[in-house]
Amino acid sequence: MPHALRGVARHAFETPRRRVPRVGEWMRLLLGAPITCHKQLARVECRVPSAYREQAEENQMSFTLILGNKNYSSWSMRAWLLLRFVEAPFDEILIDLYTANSRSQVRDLGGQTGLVPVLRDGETTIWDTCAIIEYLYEVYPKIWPQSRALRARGRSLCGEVHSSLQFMREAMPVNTRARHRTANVTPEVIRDLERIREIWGTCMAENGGPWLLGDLCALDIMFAPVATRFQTYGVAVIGGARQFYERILEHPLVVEWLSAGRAESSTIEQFELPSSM
Ligand SMILES: N[C@@H](CCC(=O)N[C@@H](CS)C(=O)NCC(=O)O)C(=O)O
Repeated sequence: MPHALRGVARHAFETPRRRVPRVGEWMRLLLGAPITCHKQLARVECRVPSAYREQAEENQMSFTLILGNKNYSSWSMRAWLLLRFVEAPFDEILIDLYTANSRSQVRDLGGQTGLVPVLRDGETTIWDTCAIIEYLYEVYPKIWPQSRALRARGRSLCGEVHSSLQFMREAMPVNTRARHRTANVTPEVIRDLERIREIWGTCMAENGGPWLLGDLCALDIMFAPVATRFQTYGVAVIGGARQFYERILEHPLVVEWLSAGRAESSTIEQFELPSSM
């Protein structure tokens, strides 16, 4: 095993796998639109869904998650939480990030960008968090709400985390075990922080909790590392937004991830911002 593979763990769960999507859900997933053609409906119903169903029911999926340092890697945290949330058994391969050959190690394992996380499912490799969410959703429907409108909201907000908020991301690197760190809070960073608080507050008010879209879903997981940033850099948060912030940090899976981060001995200097104390 290459020296980069610092640890491999197997997560297996006694609880039965959640139900796979109903035929109608498969139809929407596969064809992207409500079905009106009965001929087409019959063909798809007989062929594709049963193949997936068999695969899921027989528990043949064999996931491997390639991830980075748990204390520092926000995107790894999301993929890991997602797999644990759906109770999928998986192996972990940990890569020390930001070393001279981290990216080539990830590429050797199938991640075409050299970045983590990378999910491998047998011969299939997925190397982007949003793609991982959607890949898993096809078999684990609890990843998104049942309401199409809420799914659209969740995906829009996940997209925003993925492609925006870059000022906050750069100024406040994830460092889950650190507290009282000082970030360079520019007006752009303040705008990002206000947007995050607005999302949390609005979602909690509109959907009635306990999570952003009602039940726990990919959107809450998307924001979990953001909540750790608020903790590390002492970002103020009040009202409904605070409820979400506290709740997500107290979720048992998040607690487990944070504790694994605390147990790591590696340090990535560029993410160790000065202490304010
Ligand atoms: N768009 C990617 C982003 C992945 C990403 O930026 N991962 C970081 C860790 S949180 C990484 O691999 N950094 C290592 C590097 O830049 O060499 C995703 O959504 O998964």
